[in-house]
Amino acid sequence: MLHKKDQYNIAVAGSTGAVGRKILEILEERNFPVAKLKALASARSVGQTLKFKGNPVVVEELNEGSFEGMDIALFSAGASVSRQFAPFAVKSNCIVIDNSSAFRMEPDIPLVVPEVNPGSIGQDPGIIANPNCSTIQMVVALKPIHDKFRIKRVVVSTYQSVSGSGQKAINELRNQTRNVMDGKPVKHNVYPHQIAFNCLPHIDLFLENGYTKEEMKMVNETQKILGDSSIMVSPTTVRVPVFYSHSESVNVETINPVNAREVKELLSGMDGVQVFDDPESNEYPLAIDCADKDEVFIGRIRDDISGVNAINFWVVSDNLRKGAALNAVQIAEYLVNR
Ligand code: 3JN
Repeated sequence: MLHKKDQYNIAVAGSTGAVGRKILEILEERNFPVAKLKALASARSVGQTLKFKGNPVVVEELNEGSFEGMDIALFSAGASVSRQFAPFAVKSNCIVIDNSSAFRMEPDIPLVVPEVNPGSIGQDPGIIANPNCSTIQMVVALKPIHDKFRIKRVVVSTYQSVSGSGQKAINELRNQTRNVMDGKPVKHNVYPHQIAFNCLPHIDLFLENGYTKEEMKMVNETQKILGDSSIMVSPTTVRVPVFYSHSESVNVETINPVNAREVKELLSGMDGVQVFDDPESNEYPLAIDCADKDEVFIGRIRDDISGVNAINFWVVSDNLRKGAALNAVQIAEYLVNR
């Protein structure tokens, strides 16, 4: 249970990673009421110095005792670290907001996008799960469509930036691009193939059913967040040579008659959404324009001409912000403001 205070003690586990650093930046930028900020990471990063509100914060080792006296812990250090340490935070009466897939599909753990399903957070949450980045930006767009037209089926293809795989992948794209241009040999470590000037229809591990784990996250998490397991989702997730922001092409078939004009109007009124859709002036959301922005941007909203009751759109958002750090901080804001 979070007791009302003027300021809260916040721990960030995985503070030196791409998302962890973004969490510090966003807590500062949004003036989150922080009393003490504890930056936690694995032994490897201990002693590094991060900055928060102009002051140095020395990274401490994440251990079982890290959460004593902390109110909220934001975890972004991978699923196995979350599984190992989140229970200690809960034992210390510290609410966990977890960015990994460790707890997302646990029936008793809320999986939350604040614009979509804040009500799923009970009065006394222990762990709250942050969805996968590709799911977050899609469900923000789907929510008002489902409420009004009832979604039957979603077919989605993603165009995911390399920052979704962390700083090493950002460096890999940069180095490969340079080497291709200079006619030098291209090495790959993060991905199974060259990512520069290429598209890889492969994100996370392949499963028995031929889909990847990333794709199945989009299926299962969408149903859980929208609270409707009848919604069918068919995803293809693709890594593209873009640094920041994920883009998605989405086809939504509904039970009630749907049309692009009404959907455009609905989406324009949705919190956290910006409709950017004027094909005549070449206006549609672009990854490079959406990087470092908070909103989910939607364009190319149009009727499906193939004879089904459906619409198409294009949705883009910064995967490190709304797709991860910002969504987590918004959950923390909901906790302290409700
Ligand atoms: O690849 C992306 O663009 C997003 C990556 C997410 C990710 C990467 C490794 C492990 C996750 C996630 O958030 O689902 C996980 C995980 O927690 O399983």
